[in-house]
Amino acid sequence: MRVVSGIQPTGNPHLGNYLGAIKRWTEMQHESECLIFLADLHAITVYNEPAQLAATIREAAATLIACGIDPDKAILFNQARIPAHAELAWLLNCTARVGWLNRMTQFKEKSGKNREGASVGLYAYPVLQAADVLLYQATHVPVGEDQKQHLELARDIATKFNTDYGVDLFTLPEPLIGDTAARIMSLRDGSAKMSKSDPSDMSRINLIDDSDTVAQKIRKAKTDPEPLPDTVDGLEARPEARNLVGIYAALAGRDMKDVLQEFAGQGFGAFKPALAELTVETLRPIKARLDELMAHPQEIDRILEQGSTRAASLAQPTLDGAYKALGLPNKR
Ligand code: AQP
Repeated sequence: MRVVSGIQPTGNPHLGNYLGAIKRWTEMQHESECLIFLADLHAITVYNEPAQLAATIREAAATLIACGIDPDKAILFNQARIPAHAELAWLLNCTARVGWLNRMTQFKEKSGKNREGASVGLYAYPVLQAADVLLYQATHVPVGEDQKQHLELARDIATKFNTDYGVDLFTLPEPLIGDTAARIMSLRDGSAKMSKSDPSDMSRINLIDDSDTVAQKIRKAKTDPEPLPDTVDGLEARPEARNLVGIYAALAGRDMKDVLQEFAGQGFGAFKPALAELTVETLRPIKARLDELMAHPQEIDRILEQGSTRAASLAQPTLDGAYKALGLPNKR
């Protein structure tokens, strides 16, 4: 089993990234061959200030290591160091159909009303994503509900390429669908997901936040005046309450039902301090390791360089195979 997954270094990874993705990667690295990458070529589909992007690439790498990604087990790298991602994406752009991309709902959401003003890169982003996984012959890709459509597209592109050119080059990746309870919402709005690009820093808990900031963000999180119910159904029309209980459950490794049994009848005056304590205790060792790593930026660069060398050698045979299948001369 070979797993490929990535995170956009567009800001500091947050608790949603940790509970929804990073924590799972740290577990999977012991069972499968994992390639974890910083999706910096995806990050530039919208404008990012270059100096800030360079800094967040390093910081995101340090965060992944601080969370427990072991660079001796998983291959940790950034896309931009491996030209094969962009090269294969171009080749696959010529296989993907405009009609397929027109159906991608995420482009419609991300471009919003300004579709004509969106970058071509944002439109073609799912093809680069297909290249990211097909390049490594990934057998499995962890995806949330929102990414299922993109993985389907990667499978369609792989099938069409293999069929059109009569080759058996690309492995069709299977989705690894995560626990939907691990979708963490904004602390300010229970209907929006916790996101790096939310303009309000109070909406998310960044993994680099210090303990006081974490506690303050939880204290100020939007809630309602009702006490907690004794069943999960009782949270149905209370998205903010549901989110905080979900975060507690995910951090404690318990189910929501179990958490509600402990806190039923209590208000947020009691629940929030308990949640703050659990969050601070979970993040404390991550933050300490992160601070230590950030004091040695050259070590982070060395890890990314080493990961990129390993990833590039896995990518090359697939890229060579694609050039050959297409009848293109390949200087390598
Ligand atoms: N709120 C979330 N809850 C659970 N999982 C989440 N992920 C992101 N937000 C949540 C998961 O983290 C992984 C990496 O995500 P990403 O950085 O590639 O892109 P994203 O999903 O677009 O994350 P953000 O934080 O919302 O970034 P921006 O604001 O830049 O778009 C993915 O597995 C994702 O599902």
